[in-house]
This record gives sequence, C-alpha cells and structure tokens, in this order.
Amino acid sequence: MQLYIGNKNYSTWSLRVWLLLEKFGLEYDEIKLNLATESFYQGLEGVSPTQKVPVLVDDDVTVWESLAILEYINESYLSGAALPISASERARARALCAEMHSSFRALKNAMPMNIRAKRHIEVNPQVLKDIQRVEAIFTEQMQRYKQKDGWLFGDWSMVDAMFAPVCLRFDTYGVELNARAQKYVEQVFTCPVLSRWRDQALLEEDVVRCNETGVDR
Ligand SMILES: N[C@@H](CCC(=O)N[C@@H](CS)C(=O)NCC(=O)O)C(=O)O
Repeated sequence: MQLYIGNKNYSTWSLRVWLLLEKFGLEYDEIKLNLATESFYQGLEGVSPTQKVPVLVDDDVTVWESLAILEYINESYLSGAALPISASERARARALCAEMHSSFRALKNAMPMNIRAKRHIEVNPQVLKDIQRVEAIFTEQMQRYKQKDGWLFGDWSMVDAMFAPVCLRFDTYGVELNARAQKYVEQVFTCPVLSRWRDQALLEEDVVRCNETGVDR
C-alpha cells in the first residue's frame, strides 16, 4: 500500500488516515508531497482524480477522500476494529466522523492546522459556535465512556483519528475547554503515535502562506 500525504505541519486530512495506519501497525509506504508546490501536483499526476491528499493506493485499488480511505482500511485490513462493535454506537461514531468531515467550516477556515505555531486569532460567533459543538462532543463522549480508556468511544476508533486535528488546532490557537473536554485533548496529546507525527511536523520548514494565520502569542 502507498499513502500519499501532505506536509505534516499542515495537512489535517492526511493526518487522519496516517494515524489509523500507524495505530494498527499496518505496512505501507508513505509518500509525502509538499502542499502548494508544482511537485505536489506532479506527484499526484495519474494517481488521484482530485489532485488532493490523502490518497491510498492498494494494488489496483485507489481510494481518495479521507473518510472513504478510513472505511476501506477498516473493512479490508482491520475486520471493523476501528469502529464500535454495537450497531447503534457504530452509527453514532459514523455520524461524528461525517460531521467532522462535512461541518465546522468556520473553525477550519479560521484556525488552519499549524502544529509548530502558537497563535492568537479573533474568535467570531461562527467559530465560537463550532468550538462549542466540538467541546460538547468531547464532553458527552467522555461522560458516556467514562469507565473506559479515555477515547471518544472508549477504545481508540476512527472517530479519534477524525478529531485529532481539531485538538492540535486548539493547542495552536490557545482554545480553552471545560475540564472534561480538556481531559480528552490531553489524552490525544499523550498518544505516542500522534507524538510521532507532531515530532516530524516540528522538523518541517516549508511554509504554506494561506495556512499561516493569527499573531504569535
Ligand atoms: N475532502 C478531502 C479533502 C482533501 C484536501 O483538501 N486535502 C488538501 C490537503 S489537507 C489538499 O490536498 N490540498 C491541495 C489542493 O487543494 O490543491 C478529504 O477528506 O480527503
């Protein structure tokens, strides 16, 4: 399998798929392309119909769109282990994955992932609404699975992969959450796999201008 990804400092969609592959120790080749460069599009020529990352190539199967890739890996390699066993909880998990994939537009635009930065931005009402919805999700899931291992559905699942980038955004832009939601963010930060991605992101030096927002704090 080959996984094409973007810069580790900036590429949220790449991070989600990378986390799943790494978390379950699957073998694959990582092909990293620098966003906003000519070589990025050259590298994806004939590989991805969308010219975006992530894209997964598994012999004669090519999957683009992060959520479809997560589902493909879960079905083809993990016998479903990256989603809850119960059908009702699995539906809830998929709803949260879909919500992260399709929503939070204001938050995503105002707070691009930029792991190596610590920034301040003005939080407008739409961004605040998105932050509050993420906080409510973390709080509710932590309450629901409080006897378990501290992930959104108790055990680590693809939902945690989908929400990892927003935790990194909160760290960059200094977003404060209630104690229960913050506990989840800390859980994400102590995950060794995520730490590996962060460490690699911190070594990168390429700058993608449109992802550099806010003032240093
Ligand atoms: N909906 C897509 C979004 C993919 C996406 O926008 N990827 C960004 C990097 S995080 C990209 O490849 N941007 C390059 C471009 O738009 O030219 C997914 O979930 O995979």
